Amino acid sequence: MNKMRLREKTTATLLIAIFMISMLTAFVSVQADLPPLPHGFYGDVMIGGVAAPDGTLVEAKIDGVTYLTTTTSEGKYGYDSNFHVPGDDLTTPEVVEGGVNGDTVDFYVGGVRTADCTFEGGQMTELDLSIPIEVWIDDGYIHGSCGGHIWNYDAFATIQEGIDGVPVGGTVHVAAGTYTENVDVNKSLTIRSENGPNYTIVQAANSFDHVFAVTANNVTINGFTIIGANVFPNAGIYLHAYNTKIENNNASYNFYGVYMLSSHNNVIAYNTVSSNKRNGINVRGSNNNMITYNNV
Ligand SMILES: [Ca+2]
Ligand SMILES: [Ca+2]
Repeated sequence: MNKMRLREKTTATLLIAIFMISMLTAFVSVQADLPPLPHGFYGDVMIGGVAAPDGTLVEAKIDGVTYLTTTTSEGKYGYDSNFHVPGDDLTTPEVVEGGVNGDTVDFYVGGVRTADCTFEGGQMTELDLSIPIEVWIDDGYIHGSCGGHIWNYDAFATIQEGIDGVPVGGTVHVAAGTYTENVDVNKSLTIRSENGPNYTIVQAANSFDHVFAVTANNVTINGFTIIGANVFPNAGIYLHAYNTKIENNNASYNFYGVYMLSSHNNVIAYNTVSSNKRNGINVRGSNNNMITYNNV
């Protein structure tokens, strides 16, 4: 009798277990068939402490891939457009359509990386975004000691990080020091030393590359000693740009001091360009430039 009951009980338990498992399987398969939920974002956008101008680009990227772009309106993003970072569809492992829970979503304002946030499908997150319009560079800055500025926001130890840290139209202030870099100037901005060329030296990290390579228009470079790009055909300042101002620099001991290629309407003035292996200022295919008061 007891044995019989036990067997019935076991059978019943087994049946219930099978039922539960089949229900769970059905539930899981329904879940898998649903499209993945996105993660929505919205918030304020500030540049240099004031509301970003209308039309400022806001982007969300995961692992460097852009999944979403919008523009600001009245200093905000994500309010009138649905700024939803898509989720990755796990049934298509060969394609990454968006984020998986735990991914880091990086936010960019005007092309400048700002905040990040962990992706979580089905969430709406208020995330305010802020970038500086001016940054301060000192070779002596470290985290926790950067002259009252904010490390990794508006204070950096390299000029390149400063350029990457401001939007178009920004200013990079460079304190006295020695900077070993090859600097790509790929947006319109001002790079200015605080103490002049005698105290602010930018030397090539790689002598097979220009020290400053300017490929954006409306750039100002003022007040640097620029040395060490001494292998053909590299220059202290390479210009492939319009409307730049290159003033008050000492571009010596390079292969070329200044090399202008297809560059127009630039002002090259008050620079010293001596002791270069070839020309102090080499001009190719360039018109309407003001090249004056240089010490060649
Ligand atoms: Ca996928
Ligand atoms: Ca310094």
